[in-house]
Amino acid sequence: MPANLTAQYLKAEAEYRRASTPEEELECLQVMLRELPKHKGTDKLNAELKQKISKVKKDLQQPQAKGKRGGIKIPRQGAGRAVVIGGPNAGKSQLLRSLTRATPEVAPYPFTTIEPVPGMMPWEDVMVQLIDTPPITADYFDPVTQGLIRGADLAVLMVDLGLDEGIDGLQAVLSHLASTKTRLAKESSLDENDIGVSYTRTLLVPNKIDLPEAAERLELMHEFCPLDFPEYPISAAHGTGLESLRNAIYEPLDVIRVYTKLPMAKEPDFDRPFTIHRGGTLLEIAEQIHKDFAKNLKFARVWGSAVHDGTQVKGDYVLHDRDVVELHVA
Ligand SMILES: Nc1nc2c(ncn2[C@@H]2O[C@H](COP(=O)(O)OP(=O)(O)OP(=O)(O)O)[C@@H](O)[C@H]2O)c(=O)[nH]1
Ligand SMILES: [Mg+2]
Repeated sequence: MPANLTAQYLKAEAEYRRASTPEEELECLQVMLRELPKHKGTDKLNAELKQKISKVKKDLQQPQAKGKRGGIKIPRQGAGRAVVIGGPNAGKSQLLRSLTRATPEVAPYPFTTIEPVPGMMPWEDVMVQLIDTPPITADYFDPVTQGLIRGADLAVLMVDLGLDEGIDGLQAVLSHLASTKTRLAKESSLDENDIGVSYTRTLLVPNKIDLPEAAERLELMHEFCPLDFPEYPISAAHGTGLESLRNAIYEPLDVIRVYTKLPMAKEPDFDRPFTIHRGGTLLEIAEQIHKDFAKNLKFARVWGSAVHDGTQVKGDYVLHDRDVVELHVA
């Protein structure tokens, strides 16, 4: 037991032993960590406390992971899902505010965001779901975030160029993820040797390039933490680079738009396209519109780039971006 422990530390420690809920445990552990004198002799205890804190935090997240706490299970919406991740203060919430109509809190201190927040990002006439997440640090990685990364079409990995510590923050995210079965990569895939390990396609997004030392830090980041993810430096607050990023988020979803027209209607419904993966068929779109449509589909007329206007096609017809289809059902 290291010497010089404060009275507050000893009190918190005693309470910790008696704690009956994980919330109480966490509170005590945090006091102990704060009160622990920092020197060589306390290194081990310091590490143990941090470990315990992160374990309790993880345990506390478990019910959320199962969706028991309302609002945590976020339904998929739109043409695809991109999850915005990164260290504290990287500007994840600011990015959501700039690209969607969601209004997560933005503030100059870490852990402003403690729960994922979804928003819809327009790309031309399509919407893509973005999800803001709590920060990932050396000590903290919310299992809900891990699940979101695993299930997303794309991860947007943000880096804080506002401080020298931003690069450490990036490294902490990468090393934390490397110790899990959810990893970031240039392309989404499952590991060939260990199917438990899944890779999520990632865009690297250094933020705050409006700040004077940001360019220098970006250089340092390339030097000390080289990554082969496509890179989109931005200023989420000022809007710089956001249009390129918007396109970069949409493109890898690899979807096409299809507009529908009722047989009796003069004009197709151009307000709200259906989206489908490239190479998708008429039958798949019919299914999306209504299960019965797919079952009872007789034929469709298609207006589009690959066929003469109004060509009659069957369910196996491969659709193209911006096709208009008029479904005829039995
Ligand atoms: N100069 C500058 N500041 C920014 C930019 N984007 C965000 N900030 C500031 O950085 C701080 C953190 O922004 P947030 O969006 O809350 O960061 P976060 O990644 O969501 O942080 P956590 O929720 O704690 O993980 C705030 O003070 C923002 O105003 C930017 O592009 N330029
Ligand atoms: Mg945030």
